[in-house]
Amino acid sequence: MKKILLGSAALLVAACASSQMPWQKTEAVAEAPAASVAAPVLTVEDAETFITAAEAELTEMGEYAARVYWLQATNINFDTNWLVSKVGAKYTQMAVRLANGTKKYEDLDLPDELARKMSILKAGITIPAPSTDGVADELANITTNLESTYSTGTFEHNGEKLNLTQLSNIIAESRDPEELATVWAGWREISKPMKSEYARMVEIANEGARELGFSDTADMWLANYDMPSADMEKEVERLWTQVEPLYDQLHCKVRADLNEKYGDDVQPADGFIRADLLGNMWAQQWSNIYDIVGPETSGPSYDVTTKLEEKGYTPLKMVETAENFFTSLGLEELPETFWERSQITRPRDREVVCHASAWDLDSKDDIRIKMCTQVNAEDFQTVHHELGHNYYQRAYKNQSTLHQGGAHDGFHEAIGDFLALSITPSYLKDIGLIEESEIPDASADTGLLMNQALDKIAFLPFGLMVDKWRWEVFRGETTPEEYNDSWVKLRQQYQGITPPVERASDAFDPGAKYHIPGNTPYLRYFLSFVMQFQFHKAACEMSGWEGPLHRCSIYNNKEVGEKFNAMMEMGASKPWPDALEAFTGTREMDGSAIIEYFDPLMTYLKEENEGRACGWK
Ligand code: X8Z
Ligand code: ZN
Repeated sequence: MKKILLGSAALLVAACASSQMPWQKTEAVAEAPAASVAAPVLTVEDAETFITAAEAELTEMGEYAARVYWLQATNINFDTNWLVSKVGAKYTQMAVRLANGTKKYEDLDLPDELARKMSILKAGITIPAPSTDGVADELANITTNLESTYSTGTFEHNGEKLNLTQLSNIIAESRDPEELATVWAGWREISKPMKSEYARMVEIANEGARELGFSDTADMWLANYDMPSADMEKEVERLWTQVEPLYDQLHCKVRADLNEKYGDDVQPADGFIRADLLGNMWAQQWSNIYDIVGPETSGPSYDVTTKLEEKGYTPLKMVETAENFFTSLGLEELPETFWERSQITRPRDREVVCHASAWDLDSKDDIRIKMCTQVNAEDFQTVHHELGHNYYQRAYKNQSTLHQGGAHDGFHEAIGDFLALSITPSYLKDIGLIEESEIPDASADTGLLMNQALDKIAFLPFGLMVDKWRWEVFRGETTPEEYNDSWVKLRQQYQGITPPVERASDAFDPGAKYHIPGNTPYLRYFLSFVMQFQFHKAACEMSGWEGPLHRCSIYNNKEVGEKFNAMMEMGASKPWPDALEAFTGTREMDGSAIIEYFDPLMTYLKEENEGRACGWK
């Protein structure tokens, strides 16, 4: 999801009618009431006035900035980078001024909704700058440069200059360990030049966070979950402890099968798994190697990529199919402008940010996705993911500006994925992608679950380690000299994987993953991968489903749709446990739904792994 400041999507007030830029306003906006000689005693009304003015400012500037960002993300060049740096700096200055403005009201006993807006305003800036002159400009230049370096990165392989999409396809499809290692390391060349800029950005962000009263940027990121930062960190640990045994079994089985396929020299039977053998550039989701690690006898008779190709699906048809899932739940169709303005495939004549995202340009109806969609199972999942963001944005558009956001960022990431958990064989039959006769019977469940686990379970430690790395960096526990070693170590510790080749001392592997140069916090995905199963289980129960969770589809279920939309409409207006309770009846994030979903697979994995020495520590 593209969001410049949490809780402040861009609302359209009016088109930019004057030649004045929104931030060059002459009247004082969102300032405290005029100071008198003695410090004025501030009231709840003053706080309300401040927030109303702040929301108006965020709305106006937000839309302006969002449109500039969209132009750059769909056409990266010198000028659009220049514009994005300018608007980014101004936006950060404004957001920091408003965040600092909340301090005056800290001692007031504010009504809940107002207090919530204050804290969203204060903690919602992803990379803050201090108010020192010139620093916001420096920061904006760095962040623009990092993201465009990533998005335009290429590596020459077999005499051809390849972009990330092409390199990723090789990692997904090649079974030649030498080629895999070359491409894996080749992509990581693009991030070496980012390292020093990244280090400077960390310094700036921490100065900004401290000015706002946080101990560092990690503290600030963790302050967005309706509880003290330290408690949230413990919550994350608790969730990880719940799901870790699932990952350990999956790792053990996959390592054994890779060992069998490639032999001891390429993949030893014990220790870490070689990161380039797992079918994904970052080894974050492994379903591309289902052909190697899936059960031989039990599995569906179809492959979604093949089916999409056979049935002549285009990227556009994939998005229409995803929209149809949402409308089957009783939600409205996407607006015409979505189809006119979205970028669904990679343009051939210009550089773009290909990493998929969903945008809300005006906080009304100008919602869009930006993808470089390919016709395959992975992107079929991603189009549902992105539309989830758009449907959430539209559901909460009538909330006030600072409440236009997810209940927390994990909710935002979970919406589309939750729906996509209903892409079952019988759903695929309903939409005509497979025939009735191709619906596999229960004997195929192990295969179906294995395929799902390769994406959903494999992801969990990755979802966790990315921000573990950043928290340590922001806290100064990892210095720039240690950036890469610490990344490699966390990958080993949590994922049990290791680079295929030795890392050079100037390597900056974290920079080769979009969300690091793109400054998108990552904890959200870990939370989402746990919570989407909670949503799925609650929805299936609501629909009266009594079979195994992985066979349940809520397609066409209007009752579930209505309840789900009610949660989405709440946006960020209430603490997230209220939103969770509204849909699932529980106020806690909980891994037991994902454990229940994969329970039959766990039994199978344990049998398969019998006699093996699992683990890598
Ligand atoms: O970045 C994304 C989405 C956009 S919010 C495509 N995801 C994470 C990733 O690709 O690393 C979705 C799953 C995890
Ligand atoms: Zn997302």
